[in-house]
Amino acid sequence: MAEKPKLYYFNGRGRMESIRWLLAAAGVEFEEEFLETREQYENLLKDGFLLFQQVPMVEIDGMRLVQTRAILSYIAAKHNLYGKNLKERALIDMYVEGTTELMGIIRVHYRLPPEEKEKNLTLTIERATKRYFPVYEKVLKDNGQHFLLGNQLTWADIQLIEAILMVEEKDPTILSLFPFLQAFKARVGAVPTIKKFLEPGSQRKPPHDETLLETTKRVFNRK
Ligand code: GSN
Repeated sequence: MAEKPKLYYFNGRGRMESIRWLLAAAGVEFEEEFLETREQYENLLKDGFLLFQQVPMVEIDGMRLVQTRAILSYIAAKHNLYGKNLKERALIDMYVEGTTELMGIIRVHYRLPPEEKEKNLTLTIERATKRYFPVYEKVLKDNGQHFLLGNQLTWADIQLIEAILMVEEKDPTILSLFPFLQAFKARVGAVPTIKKFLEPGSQRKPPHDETLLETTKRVFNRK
């Protein structure tokens, strides 16, 4: 197995993007194999590498991990991004589930029929401004510190900046009512590893497009 973590997924964001973000923020270099053909996927299945026949799959530390959440929490714990105690871990889990839900709404946008795209966009903005962003805004306001858990960067912060940037792609003015999130975005964006990941040429993926849709259909034999 490779020394560096090796990521098996499509050449697109999907469920793997938060894993890319977390590794990059932790300063970990990683390799990727992009699924382009049905044959690649069948070979992974044949070799028994995909426990539930699904990707993301990540080779790391002699393991082949699947299930996005399990992969993320392993990386977060390994790199001290998962809090100092069980209570902090519970908070991080709650915050991460919130951003996972919000990003989940956006993640399906590209594969919706045209008539449902507008509805998805409205739902994204509505959920961001009324349900999710007010929570993180209040946490930052109340704790008066740099990050969600205080002055130590955690997995929750990394997923929050990912979510903020995803929503901003849909509505660039979205943070106008959230001054603490604006300051947070600037602060987290200035963390050197994250700054680097945000620069062109990094392993960060662009928003989904039609090509990705065709590739996933081909790989999974979907209509
Ligand atoms: O979170 C996880 O990793 C799993 N609970 C779900 C993983 C999953 O659904 N992966 C898809 C591709 S990514 N898009 O949603 C997958 O591998 N589907 C193939 C299949 O036959 O289910």
